[in-house]
Amino acid sequence: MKARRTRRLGLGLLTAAGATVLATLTGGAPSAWAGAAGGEPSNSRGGSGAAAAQRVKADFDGDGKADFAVWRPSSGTWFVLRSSDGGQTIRQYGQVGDVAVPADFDGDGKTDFAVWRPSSGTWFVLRSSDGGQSIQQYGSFANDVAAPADVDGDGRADFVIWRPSNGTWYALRSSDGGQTTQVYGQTGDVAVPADYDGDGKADFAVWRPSNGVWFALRSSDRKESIRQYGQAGDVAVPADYGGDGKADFAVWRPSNGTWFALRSSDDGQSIRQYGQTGDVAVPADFDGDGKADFAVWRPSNGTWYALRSTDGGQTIRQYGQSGDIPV
Ligand SMILES: [Ca+2]
Ligand SMILES: [Ca+2]
Ligand SMILES: [Ca+2]
Ligand SMILES: [Ca+2]
Repeated sequence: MKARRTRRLGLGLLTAAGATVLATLTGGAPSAWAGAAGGEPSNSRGGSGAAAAQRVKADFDGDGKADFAVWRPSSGTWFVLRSSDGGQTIRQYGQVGDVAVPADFDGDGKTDFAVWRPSSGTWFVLRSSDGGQSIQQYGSFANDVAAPADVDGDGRADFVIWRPSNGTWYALRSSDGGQTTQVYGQTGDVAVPADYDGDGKADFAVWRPSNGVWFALRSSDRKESIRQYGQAGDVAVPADYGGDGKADFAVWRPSNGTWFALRSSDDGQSIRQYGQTGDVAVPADFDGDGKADFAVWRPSNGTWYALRSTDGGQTIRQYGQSGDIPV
């Protein structure tokens, strides 16, 4: 006997914006980009996606260099080691059960403390520009993935939700408050929005762990970039390693700590062993030369290890503790 199920895609996604948007949402979502069918559900990384709004990821003090920073889920506390002056910024924002989604939501060049609350699908942003809060309900299904990214290219991160259950992206544009929905990807994929074509707008993109294939829907021409790169067990770590303004397809292999980056600049590869099993890959531009640096955070000792792209040297610093989330 078959259970009959009615699927109401998008219901409950928006409470703040009201019925008009909800109608658009349920009726919209063109399937032109539905991509490959089938596939099996597997692990989708629970963390946040890449933010493309900002030139430098995790730059809380806005000096153009990523800062070592962690979010402590047990107390909802942020700890930032500022690259500008070596001082700390410590701030409680968020609570147990939240997901850390830091990004530059207000467009002042500084990463804002932000969390997404899965229980209600609510975003909480502490704006660095004026210290005020932006609170917005957006997304709410179990297993929704909050992945802030600047899809409209106005320099401010947008609230973006990827829903693995129907392979649909929902973005609330900061530029005009409107919504962009896009079917792209399937259950089991990992959300990896980033600016792969370098037009200043984040592209909807997924990485498929089962076969290591990248799918990116370019914002510039609405065409796809599809490329096999990586394998099952890898962690997708897209970032601009080559410094050409375009995010590169890249993976980190936990089994042996090896980085593989496919440079968009010349289609060459950067392969480097850095880190070990148990580490968390946290690539970012720590030295501020416009190229993402290979970096890991080691939960066992709360230590950051970054391989500087400028001179090939290492920056090693203990910051954070076991149980923290490096951001
Ligand atoms: Ca910084
Ligand atoms: Ca935006
Ligand atoms: Ca783009
Ligand atoms: Ca760098």
